[in-house]
Amino acid sequence: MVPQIPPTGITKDMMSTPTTHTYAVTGMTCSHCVASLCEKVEELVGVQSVEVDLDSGRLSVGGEDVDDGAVRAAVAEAGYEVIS
Ligand SMILES: [Cu+2]
Repeated sequence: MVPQIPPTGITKDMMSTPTTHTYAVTGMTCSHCVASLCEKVEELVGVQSVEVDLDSGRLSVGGEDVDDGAVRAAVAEAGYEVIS
């Protein structure tokens, strides 16, 4: 992918702000599941932080311009399912 170069004088910080999205994920049963899911999501463009809570199945993804569809695809690729 070609990196996007912002116009002169405008930094990335001025164009976007970090946001956190939370998803409910099913299929995780142990800490290995958490680790493999984290690994997949951390690879995505713009992701700055990933938090997974095994008990509640909650996945929190923080970053800038993180693609919602890409997060869902990464979860599926890791073998789990986003239910909301
Ligand atoms: Cu597991």
